Amino acid sequence: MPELSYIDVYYSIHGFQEEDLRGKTAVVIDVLRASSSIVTALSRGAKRIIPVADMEEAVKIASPMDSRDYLLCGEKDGNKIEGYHLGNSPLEYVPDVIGNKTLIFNTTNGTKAIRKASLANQVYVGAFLNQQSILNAINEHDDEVVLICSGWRGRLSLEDALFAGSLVHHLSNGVMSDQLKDSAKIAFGLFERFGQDLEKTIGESDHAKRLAKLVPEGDIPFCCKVDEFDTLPAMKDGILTDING
Ligand code: 3SL
Repeated sequence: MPELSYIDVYYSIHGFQEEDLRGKTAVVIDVLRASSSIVTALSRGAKRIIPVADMEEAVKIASPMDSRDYLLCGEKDGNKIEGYHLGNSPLEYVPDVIGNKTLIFNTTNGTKAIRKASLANQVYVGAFLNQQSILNAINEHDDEVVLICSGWRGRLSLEDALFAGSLVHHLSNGVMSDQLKDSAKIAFGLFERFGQDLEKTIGESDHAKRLAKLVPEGDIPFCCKVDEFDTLPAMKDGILTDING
């Protein structure tokens, strides 16, 4: 279990350098919607997920593979990318479609944040959907912990900060400790203020408003569900698998 003073929160992917993560445990968060989709996909039978930083990388990884083995997944500006098999709605990730497949995943912020975290000792992908699995994993190590909010194009996203706050709140047993770093205190306070009604708060966030006309109506309520899955996506050699599976 890490000391409370070891918990840090980065509020965007521009808030850290790759080197800052060496020796630490990183949890990458993109509640709307990349981390929620990744957790759902691995929970529903995807074999593995390869997060990529851009389209070129996705093509490079896919080209030597048998086309029956992989799916190209992701979004640009909230929409499915032309020529891809799936977009970034967690509701698309159903067993019949993704069972036993490798998903090559390319999103605007979330997969870039995962790639940028690769020097950490452990890299986990977290969302409200797998909160307890993330808490258990954090508590298994004494390492410093960084909660990386993917945000939106370098800016803070309320839903990511709120999930970071929920983790800090649980790790501190609901007590605001003066040992916490400033970044963790801010997340804790945000969760205390807005954590009672996730669906309302997240539904009124900037990113939910951006997505309102683009994505299935069920996406946002689904991403607000807590502990729907006990999946723990963890990265090794650039590949995410469910290490609880
Ligand atoms: O930026 C991302 O990684 C996406 O999750 C954004 S979206 O919700 O699919 O628009």
